[in-house]
Amino acid sequence: MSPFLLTRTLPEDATGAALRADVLQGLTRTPKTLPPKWFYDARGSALFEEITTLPEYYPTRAEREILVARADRIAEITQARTLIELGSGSSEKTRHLIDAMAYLRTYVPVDVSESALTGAANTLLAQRPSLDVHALIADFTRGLALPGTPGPRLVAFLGGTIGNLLPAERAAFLASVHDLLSPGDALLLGTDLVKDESALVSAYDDGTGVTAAFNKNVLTVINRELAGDFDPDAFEHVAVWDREHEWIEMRLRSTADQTVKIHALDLAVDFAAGEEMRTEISAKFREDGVRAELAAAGLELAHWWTDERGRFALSLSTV
Ligand code: AVJ
Repeated sequence: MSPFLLTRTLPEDATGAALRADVLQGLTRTPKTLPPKWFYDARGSALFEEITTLPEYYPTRAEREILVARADRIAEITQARTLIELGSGSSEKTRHLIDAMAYLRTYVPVDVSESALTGAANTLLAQRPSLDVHALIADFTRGLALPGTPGPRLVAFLGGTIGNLLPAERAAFLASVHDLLSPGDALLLGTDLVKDESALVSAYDDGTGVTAAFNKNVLTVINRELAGDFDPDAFEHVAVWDREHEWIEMRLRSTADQTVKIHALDLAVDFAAGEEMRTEISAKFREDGVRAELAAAGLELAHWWTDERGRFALSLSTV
């Protein structure tokens, strides 16, 4: 009998409906925007994996360093029997944590990508066949319904992905995480930290153009899913540091006056030469800010760990 269960809390067409709504809304407002979650089809997920190996892109290595150093401590503090990982993706770094968690019985990876979930679950079960894996295909930014699993529970949200949410979205998200937790449960949160502008910009505008290809991939997704006719070569990758908001902003800049048709939406969108469309924010944090955002959601920051070079932080919070 297989201990692997896959539950879809998103209706089959929810993804399509959400993409249509996001594209219609984002391309008809000024300035134009597209939400970053649409980067991650199979090609976009592969490009992101490639980004994590680039010399310029430090967050993955920095977070892994912290997890390797602190996994035993996290396991000891939380004594968790259930690990819920939001936006689990390939779950590669999480392995360090899982391996250290002696009481762990159930792993609940939550992701919008079914292929990422089954791939990760298979690798994991090969190594730890006694683990119950209950994968959830779900969009965790739209509320969370979790299976009844044994406590204490540890909710992990790694990679600095919380930085891809706008401040109001972060507040709503942290509040929904708070609602999931009972006394004795904990949240493990990965946050990239404010640092030197040039290091930040290089991490999002690498020398080999992988991040540029990743950014433009959202246009390919729209072309395929919504019968669009974007020419990715008619856009340039832009990464800028917004020092007021303390976030990196990725944009796509139209290199010419052009009209793009999205046939599935009956939409024609004009771009002026030089016009920039925001495709992602990646907020960078400071300890005080993280503590305050957690507190506003009813969570108390109990531990704060950074890598040796202070580039990235993992925090552990309780209700
Ligand atoms: C998905 C949050 C880990 O914001 O750093 C990488 C996505 N975007 N390069 C980030 C991303 C451009 C990434 N995370």
